[in-house]
Amino acid sequence: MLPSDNRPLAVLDRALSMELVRVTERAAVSSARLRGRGVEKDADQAAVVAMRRELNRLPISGTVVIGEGERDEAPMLYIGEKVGTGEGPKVDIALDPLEGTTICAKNLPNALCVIALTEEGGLLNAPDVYMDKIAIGPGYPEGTIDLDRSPIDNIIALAKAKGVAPSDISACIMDRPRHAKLIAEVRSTGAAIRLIGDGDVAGVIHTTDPRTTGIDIYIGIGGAPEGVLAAAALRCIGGQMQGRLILDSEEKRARARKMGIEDPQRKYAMGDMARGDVVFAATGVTDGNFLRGVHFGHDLITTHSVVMRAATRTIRYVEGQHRLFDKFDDA
Ligand code: VTB
Repeated sequence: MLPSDNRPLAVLDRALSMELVRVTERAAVSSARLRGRGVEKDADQAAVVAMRRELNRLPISGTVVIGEGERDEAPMLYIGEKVGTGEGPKVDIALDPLEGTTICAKNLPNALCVIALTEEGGLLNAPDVYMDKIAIGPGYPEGTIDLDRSPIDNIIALAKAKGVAPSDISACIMDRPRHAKLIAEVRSTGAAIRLIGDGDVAGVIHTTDPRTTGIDIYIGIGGAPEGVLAAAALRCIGGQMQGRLILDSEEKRARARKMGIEDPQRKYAMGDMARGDVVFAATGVTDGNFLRGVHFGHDLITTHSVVMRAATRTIRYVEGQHRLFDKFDDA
C-alpha cells in the first residue's frame, strides 16, 4: 500500500538506516585521523578501506554503482563491486568515502563521508564526468527552478516563490573559472553568493535548511557522481534538483553509452537520479554547516552524522561517542 502522499514504498530494511551510520562513522574517523596533513590520497584511501570493511559486514547484497572509479582504476569500491554479506535486500550503492579530499587535507569546512542505498536500479549510473546542477530545498512549488532557464530567471523565480527580493537570496557556487559568467549573472540580480572551493554534495544539501546554512540555491557544474549522491539526499529531505551531464567529447559520450546513457543532452530530475526508496547517510569529517567534524578526545571519539529515508522522510542526526577506539578501526 503506497503511503497517501505517494512516497516510495519502504522496501529497504529499517535497520539498514542505522547500520549505514556505522559505515560512515568509521570511514569518517579513519580519514579524519589524517585531516590537515596535506595527504589527500592517504586520507581518501583510509576512508575507502574503512568503508569497504564496514559495508562487507552489512546484511545486504550490494552493488557499488557510484564509487571510486572503474574496476581498472580503483582496487576497492569500484563500479560493479559486490559488497555486503550477500544476505538481505539487493541494493545499489552510491558512495564517496571522502567527499572533499582537498577540504580534508587543508582542514577546511564540509568534508564528508557519504553513502546512499536504493533498491536495485534506483540510482543513475553516472559516469565520472561533470554535471550541470541546480537545486533548492523543500517548500517551493514544483518547477520553481529549471536548468533550461537563465541563472537570472532562476534567482528571480526563487525569490518570488520565497516571497523575498532577489537580493535576499543566497546561492552556493563552486569557485571555478568555468563559473565566471554564472557568478556575474547571479550577482547582477543582487543575490549573494557563497563560493565554495570543494564539496558540492554539502553545497546542495545546504539548500534544505537555509535558516541554518544561509544557502537557498545551489547552481553550477560539479561532479556527476556527487550530483547523484546529492539527489539521493534531497529525495529523503525534500527539495528540487535537476542535472545534465556534460558529455562534450566522443570519449565521454562513449563512456556514458557503456553505462546505459543514450541521450547525452537529457535533463535529469531528482527522481531520475535517485528513484524509489532511498537511504542516505553522511558523517562529518571536518566541521561544516550541518555536520560537525570528527572530534578526537582523550578517551572518546565523537562523530556527527545524518541518516535519512525517502520512504518515511525521517531525518535523524546521530552523535556517536566511541570509546573502544583501540579496536575502533579494526572492530
Ligand atoms: C567536483 C565536486 C566535488 O570535487 O567534482 C569537484 O562535485 C571537482 O571539481 O564535490 P573540479 O574538477 O573543478 O576541481 C569536489 O568538490 C570534491 O570531490
